[in-house]
Amino acid sequence: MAKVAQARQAGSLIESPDITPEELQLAVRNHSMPLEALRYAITPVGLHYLLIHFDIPTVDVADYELTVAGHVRKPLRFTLDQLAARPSTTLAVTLECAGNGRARLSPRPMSQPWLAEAVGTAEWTGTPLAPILEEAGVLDGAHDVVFTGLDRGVQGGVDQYYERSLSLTDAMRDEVLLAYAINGRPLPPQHGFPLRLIVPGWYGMTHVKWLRSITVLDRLFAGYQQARAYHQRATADDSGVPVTRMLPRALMVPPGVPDFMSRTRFVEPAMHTIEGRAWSGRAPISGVDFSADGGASWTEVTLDAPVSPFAWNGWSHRWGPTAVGEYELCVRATDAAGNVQPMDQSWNLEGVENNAVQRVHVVVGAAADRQEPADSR
Ligand SMILES: Nc1nc2c(c(=O)[nH]1)N[C@H]1C(S)=C(S)[C@@H](COP(=O)(O)O)O[C@H]1N2
Ligand SMILES: [Mo]
Repeated sequence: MAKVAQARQAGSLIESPDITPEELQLAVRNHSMPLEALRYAITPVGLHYLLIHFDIPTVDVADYELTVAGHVRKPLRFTLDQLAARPSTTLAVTLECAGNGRARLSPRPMSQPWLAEAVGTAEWTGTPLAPILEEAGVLDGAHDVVFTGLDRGVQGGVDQYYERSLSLTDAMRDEVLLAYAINGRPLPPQHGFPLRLIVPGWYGMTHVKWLRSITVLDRLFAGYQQARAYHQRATADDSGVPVTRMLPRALMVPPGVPDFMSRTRFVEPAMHTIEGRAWSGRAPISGVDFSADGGASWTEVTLDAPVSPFAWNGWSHRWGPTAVGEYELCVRATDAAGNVQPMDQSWNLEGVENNAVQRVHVVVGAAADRQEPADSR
């Protein structure tokens, strides 16, 4: 507990339920996906969540080059046109930030204060990475493959370019892409123009945006975002467990209509179709359960086929509250590897991998005196 107290003093944990000005700065730069956008199988680009650690770099395509170097026989360089001329694959992939759910922790780790909706699913088009590594001729003894972005900043007192690595085995997987398009359009600046890495199934931090170089190392990569950040750990001394693939999570579109400020939902006493999405990067989703009583009792919902092997499943459930009153709606996903969402958050120092069940408070009955739309006839 001494370390937690220390971190609290250093300002990396906060007890107060109030969002600080620093968190607000991050929250207005980086937005989540409005829950009603769960209605789209493929998230419209502007509704997909965003997480940018430093500044969005501006890139002139005329000067842009991707380099592949390090522990390889033949270092390579590619312009964007050369990458676009290679074989291409389009894959629907669900991305979720590893810090999703962080804002509900207490004490709260100081970082982007996500609620539950730091997620989105896009159709990414790009060229597979494995053939490029094969062409470069990875030498014996290769260990990690490092992906470096063009964006630079300071985090944890370290001046750095954003970079993350994968083991050679993970980097060589068929589904790993160097993507230059999202939903059929060139990447917009905020999603990594002109090129980003896509590693289906993994939490967001893996998918390096504004990719400038790929470096094969004959040793373990020890960069900040790999070795220090993105670990499930209780104290700063704990070496922790690295964050890798997404744990299961289900989210629902909150039913009814919201109160502007509190977001409390007002629902008519009638039959409603509750709908949403569920995903896991560990194994296919095997079931989703719905509760209207805060998790005291559960019913299995109707699950649709996944949008792709690497994207969420739609689901729906008919719910007909007859009694006027307050309800807490919950939804819980289970995957085929037996991972199930917990009811409560598991606290850790960075607030990562929080996949506790979503709770939506609804009031069944009249919201307030209704003002009908003006008659325009
Ligand atoms: N170069 C670079 N890549 C990055 C980041 C970054 O700040 N810089 N943020 C990462 C994190 S933490 C997440 S969650 C995803 C978010 O991707 P999106 O903004 O396209 O949704 O990008 C990842 N790739
Ligand atoms: Mo993230």
